[in-house]
Amino acid sequence: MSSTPVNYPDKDSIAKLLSDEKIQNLIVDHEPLLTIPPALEHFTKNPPAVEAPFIYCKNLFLKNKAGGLYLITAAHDTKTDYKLLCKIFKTKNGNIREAEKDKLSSYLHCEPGHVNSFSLLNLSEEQKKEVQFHLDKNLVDNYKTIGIPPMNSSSTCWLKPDDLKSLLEKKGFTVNITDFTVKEEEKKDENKNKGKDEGKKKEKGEGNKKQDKKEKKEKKNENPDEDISALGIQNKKEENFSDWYSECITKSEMIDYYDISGCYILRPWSYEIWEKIQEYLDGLIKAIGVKNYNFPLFVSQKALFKEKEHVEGFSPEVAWVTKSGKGEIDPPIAIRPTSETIMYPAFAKWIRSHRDLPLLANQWTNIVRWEFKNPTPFIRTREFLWQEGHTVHATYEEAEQMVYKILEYYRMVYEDLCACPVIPGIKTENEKFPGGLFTSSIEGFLPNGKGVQCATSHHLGQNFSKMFEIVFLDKEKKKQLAWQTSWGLTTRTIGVLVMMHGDNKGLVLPPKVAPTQVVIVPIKTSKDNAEEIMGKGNEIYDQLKKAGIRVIFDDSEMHTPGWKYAQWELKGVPIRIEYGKKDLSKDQVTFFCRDNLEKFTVKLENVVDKIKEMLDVIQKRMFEKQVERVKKATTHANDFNSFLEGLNKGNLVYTPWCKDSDCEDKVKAKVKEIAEKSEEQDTVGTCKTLNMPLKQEKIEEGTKCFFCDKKALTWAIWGRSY
Ligand code: 87F
Repeated sequence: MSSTPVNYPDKDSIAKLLSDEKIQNLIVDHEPLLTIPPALEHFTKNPPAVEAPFIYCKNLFLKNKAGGLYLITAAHDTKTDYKLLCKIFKTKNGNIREAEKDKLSSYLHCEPGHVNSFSLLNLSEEQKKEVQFHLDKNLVDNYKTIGIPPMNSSSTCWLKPDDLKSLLEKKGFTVNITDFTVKEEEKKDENKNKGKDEGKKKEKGEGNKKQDKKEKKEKKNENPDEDISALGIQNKKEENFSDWYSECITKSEMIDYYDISGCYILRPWSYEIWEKIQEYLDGLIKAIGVKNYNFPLFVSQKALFKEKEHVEGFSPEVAWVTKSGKGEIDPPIAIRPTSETIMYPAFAKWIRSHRDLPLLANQWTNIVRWEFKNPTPFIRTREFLWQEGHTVHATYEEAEQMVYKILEYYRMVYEDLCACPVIPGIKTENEKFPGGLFTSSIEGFLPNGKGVQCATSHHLGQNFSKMFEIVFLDKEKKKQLAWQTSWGLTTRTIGVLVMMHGDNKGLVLPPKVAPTQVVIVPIKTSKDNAEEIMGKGNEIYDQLKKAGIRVIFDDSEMHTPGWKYAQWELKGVPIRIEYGKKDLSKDQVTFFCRDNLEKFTVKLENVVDKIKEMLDVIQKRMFEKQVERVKKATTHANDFNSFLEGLNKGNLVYTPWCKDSDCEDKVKAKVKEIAEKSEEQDTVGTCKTLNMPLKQEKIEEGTKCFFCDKKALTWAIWGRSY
């Protein structure tokens, strides 16, 4: 497979490089030094045998909002807070922050904590253009030798700053020598403003409050295990959606990163959601006679290119296996990006007469598409899980019915199971699957103002049956070409539900797919009767379990109730039952609903019924909340100016449209051109049609296309999109 090798800038490869380049250096081994303080302590006690003055360095890998990346090597004591860096790189406050782990592995091929100036050597030619390297001017001006950490954290490389500079320049990098010191006048300005802010806080009594909070927190931190704030999500959904999303899915233990870009580990907290979706959809399709199969993962070159027209556009995304051990695999074999070309030769063999139809096949598998766009876990990944259904019918109409039946099932998965509203519709000619007659889809709208294709169901007509000779003898014994459909739903579902429902405390999971629906947290103080408290928790647990509810009794002694609350809120468990001695004396417990953060008490005898009721209430409430959000962010536009206005507000825009593919291309080009010319930061530069909704409002007689003045034939939805 064409994966990028992990070319870690390890000690030996750097030693070789420096010796090849005849650069004087000293690489010293030491105990693992993971942060700056122990490193400084180590080198104070064990000074390296290098020319003085020498200094230990830090390395930062940062990104800006426009997608630019920076690698900075600076003296350990140079101030490099983000506010200052924004000033130095002349960008708006908040624009610069740490690059994600994902970027670290795809660009520098290393893990967090292991970045160093040498990691630049791992960049591809394309990536070199995207990363700026900045070397602290202080190093070049004031030090003879610099120490580059952490080289796997157990060794440090000492060399001259000028040698590092010339080495990187020789390798084709631009080395910016950057002054990170704040000019005195700017400092004064900053202090003036700071004084103002503090004054304001004092007036309001905020300064003291802050101090109180700090003290309280410090008291709590006597047991470091109980630092609840460290558990929580730091980024705000409404301020920095993409970092908020990354934090949500990693801290809740849905995802872990992997050292191949675009590939992620699905941990039980997300995989169990996928299992719920599988169980539901599998039940629906089996009930109409669809059978599951397992076709091979590999596809031969010959089979893949048999249906050239449809594969051609996709071919850059196909991953190939070219080697086995030391031998060549000749010709190379592809990893399935979809299975039409794997399944259809078999269908042609199996189908002889109308009695063999309909053939209704499905498989639950993984798929590989070597995408080059920015990966986003669940939403756009190089490997993903899906089901792909492929059916063969005797007539056009029967295939068409299948297409819409499946589309309805997909709507049910999103709306009824995941509480995410979607819009069923037909893709435009430009956006449809080119191998088929038409593509139906369900489209979602995310809180970051982007549309997202949630699933597709295609009418393939007879295109593939011609190519693969899928023919049958009809009742009159006449040879006929078969009619086909194909349809797919992926693990993108999980990304969509996280993005829609999550809040600044973390995930909010719809009860129907939540791996755990209820968590019971006892509140026990040392004076309480532990036995009674634990006994009651076990009792409630057993009752709920018996009633088929997915429940956990969090009776661990390791953490405080507060810590447990934060933990389960982060993981999005729909209901928490909390209770202590006082509650039990009143024969009651407290319910906390994760979706609206409300608490209320429930009598012990009603717990099971009330849980059942509340799980339904929450499921509905979550769906309705999203319906409202999408409604608020939807506008109708009859002309191009109001269309642009809607788009720039981050809305979904419905327009009367002529259905002409050229017109669609021109709209996209015009929007791009306007954004490029615009000075304003928030002008949307890309847009596309999501679909033409099945539910069409009436188009008044004489209505024209919003863009080209031709007759409007349909309503179309436009938006920014993943
Ligand atoms: C990437 C590489 C090669 C999408 C690809 O939507 C081929 C393809 O055919 C490709 N990306 N597609 C379209 C997939 C069509 C269709 N297949 C069955 C589906 C649903 C399930």
